[in-house]
Amino acid sequence: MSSKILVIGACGQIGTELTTKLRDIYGVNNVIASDINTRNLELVNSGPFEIIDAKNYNAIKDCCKINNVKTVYLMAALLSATGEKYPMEAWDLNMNSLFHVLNLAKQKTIDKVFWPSSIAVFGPTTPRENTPQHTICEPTTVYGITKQVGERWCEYYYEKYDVDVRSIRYPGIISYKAMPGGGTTDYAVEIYHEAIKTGNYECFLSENTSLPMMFMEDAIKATTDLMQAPSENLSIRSSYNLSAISFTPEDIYKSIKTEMPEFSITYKPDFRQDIADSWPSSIDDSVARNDWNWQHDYNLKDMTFEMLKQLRKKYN
Ligand code: AKB
Repeated sequence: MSSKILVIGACGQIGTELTTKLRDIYGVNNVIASDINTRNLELVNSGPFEIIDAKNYNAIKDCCKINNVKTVYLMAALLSATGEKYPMEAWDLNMNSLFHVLNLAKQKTIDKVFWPSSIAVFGPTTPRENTPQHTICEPTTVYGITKQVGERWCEYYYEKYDVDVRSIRYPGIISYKAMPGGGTTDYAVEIYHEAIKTGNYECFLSENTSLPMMFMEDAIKATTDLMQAPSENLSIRSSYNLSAISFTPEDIYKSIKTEMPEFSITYKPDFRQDIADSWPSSIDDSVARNDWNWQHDYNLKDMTFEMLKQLRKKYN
């Protein structure tokens, strides 16, 4: 049987588009999508799909053994805002799912693992501008703590057990297919939807909150490029800094307004403001650029053009 890829959490914002891309590259039947439910019917019906709870070790192991899965992308997680509401659930899901997959790789059931980290590993004591790859990481959210600890475990499994695990510290990801859920950077997706649907957006972050962001196309390219890079080129086995664009709610509002002059915004910061204030505003990703030739394609203007074009098709 040819070896297969398993995407855990495939119905989520990144999982949806990652699964589609992996199927384009490796063939539909070689990529098994899985999630805890069937919330994304288009994805569920577009190729092999299994219901898997990422906290269930036996379910993941059985799926890998039965289907000869050799590579796992573990995309299931509770994000920053939801994690603050349900701290123990975030710890449970984010850590145990990672251990399950790392242990399958340690036992050589699978050969390769992708696990996403986040800019949430940084905290208020981290340099905010051009945050270096190696720096102070004192996260203040449960999500950030799980990502920081997860990074340490990834490096540990690589060093001690020769596990080929690769990871990216994703910034906020902007996309038009599946909605994000429970993140602090979600405003930058919601704003486009509301611009098309209602012409107005109430933003939960303040106008000058600058955060690192990236268009989904670039995030998927980074993920597949990192996974295809020769192992000997990779100097980081915790997680790579990755950067594309940084902007504030006011920047994105102005960018939408150039195409939709009638669009309006109001600001009503909530508990997510504190989270955003603890994160960097821009990231130095020179190590990723040197090790595996990472470069982004989309700036804010290109991204706004594409988002509005695609969402007009969706809603009109
Ligand atoms: C979040 O806002 O929690 C995520 C992230 C930056 O990891 N989008």
